[in-house]
Amino acid sequence: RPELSSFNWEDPFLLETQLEEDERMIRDSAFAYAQEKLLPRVTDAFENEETDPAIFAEMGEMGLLGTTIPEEYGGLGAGYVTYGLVAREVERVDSGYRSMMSVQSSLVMYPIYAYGTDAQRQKYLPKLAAGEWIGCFGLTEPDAGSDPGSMKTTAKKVDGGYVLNGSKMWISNAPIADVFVVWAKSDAHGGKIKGFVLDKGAKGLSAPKIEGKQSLRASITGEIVMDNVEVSEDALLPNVEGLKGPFGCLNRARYGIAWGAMGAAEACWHAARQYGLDRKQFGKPLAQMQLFQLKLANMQTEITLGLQAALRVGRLMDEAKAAPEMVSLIKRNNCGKALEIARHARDMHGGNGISQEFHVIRHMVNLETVNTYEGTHDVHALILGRAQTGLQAFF
Ligand code: TGC
Ligand code: FAD
Repeated sequence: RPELSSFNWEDPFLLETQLEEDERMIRDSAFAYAQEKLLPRVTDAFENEETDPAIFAEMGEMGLLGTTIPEEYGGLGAGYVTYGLVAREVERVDSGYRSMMSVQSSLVMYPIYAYGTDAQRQKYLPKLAAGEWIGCFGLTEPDAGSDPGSMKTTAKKVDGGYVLNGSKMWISNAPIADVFVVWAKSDAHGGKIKGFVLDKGAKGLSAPKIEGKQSLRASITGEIVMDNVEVSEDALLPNVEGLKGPFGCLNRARYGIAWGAMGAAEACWHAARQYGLDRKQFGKPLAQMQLFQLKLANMQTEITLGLQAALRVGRLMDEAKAAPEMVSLIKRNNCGKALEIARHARDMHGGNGISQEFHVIRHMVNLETVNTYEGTHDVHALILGRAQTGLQAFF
């Protein structure tokens, strides 16, 4: 059968051959950084619920922050496929580390770049790209999660600027952030949602840590409390209005998550395969059992399809031809499938599967968050349902 080439179990559809040379190079350096610098510290970070702020500077030095932001602002000027490949490598180690990276890149640098003035770009982007400053993105509130349009945070126009009041909940990076991108209803804009960039230390601004998370413990999460925070006019992101502001950022972050979740899933799949080859029961390696192989085949299939889909959407993003619903489709599918794969991998490790040493249970509990944030699995189903029926199921 000369027309058929051999099968690569790790890369069944030869994703590798569909990448450009520069994409592979950046991916390789992200892989090396994640395996050499992040993997050795993740177990302790997760166990102790500690986030090392130095990781931002390390990522900045490696060019992993703001990969799609133009070089003149400190970014890498690379495409969305590259960004996705970086997310996959970082999340292969831990979803929390990918979260830190994607919030900084897609939810903080992107809105400043896309909706900000040149002065705001110059002030913030190079320091954020270097990881010298840490950013966070405040959309969710205690009473406005899946429905961010019902937010209560307000911006009141005063002489020379605005006064912000309200609170944000579940905000990645917030307790250690220098730069806060927050969304508020502005009376000067007919009550429409506008974005503001706040600096750490502003009077009335605080970001208490949320303790006791059982998921994503290596990534710090907090509230943002704004109690009469006065900002000048130049804190306003002038070039966007309404929910499409935050959603424009979320399209990019959700896309990165679709790649990242596959990285976590691959880590679980590879670990389960190796465990099955190493461990014998009933006189045979577990990997020789039919049920075990069925699970491995399912993992391989879902990961192969999920990666191929992410690459397709990435190419379309790079050609400016991607629709938000495409992103919903891959975010929902890849997170749901990754979570299922992690749960199976945990089971396939037997009792060892609950030990931190084997990593799979950490991926499993992390993926519960990844399946929930940036639009829950069900909310993305409703976005896709609306797109094909024209009927809206959220009210
Ligand atoms: P809806 O009426 O659908 O739309 C309102 C306006 O927004 C526009 N729009 C979009 N624009 C760009 N991209 C998208 N994906 C967009 N989706 C909607 C839309 O065109 C409209 O514009 P206009 O000009 O006509 O006003 O809004 P809705 O209120 O009915 O929305 C419903 C729903 C469910 C789709 C939406 O609210 C939703 O997606 N909810 C999920 C919330 C969410 O994803 N939150 C994420 C918080 S951030 C986070 O989790 C970060 S974690 C990061 C980490 O740590 O890695
Ligand atoms: P809810 O909206 O209350 O949903 C609860 C349940 O109801 C879900 O199952 C949901 O699918 C379902 N549901 C909701 N509406 C409907 C409907 N219409 N029909 C059917 N079912 C529905 N937010 C930020 O702004 N910035 C961040 O940096 C950030 N980081 C996060 C980090 C972590 C660790 C976590 C856990 C969350 C983070 N979030 C962040 C918030 C996240 O985006 C929200 O938790 C998420 O959007 C869901 O909102 P909620 O928690 O209020 O759940």
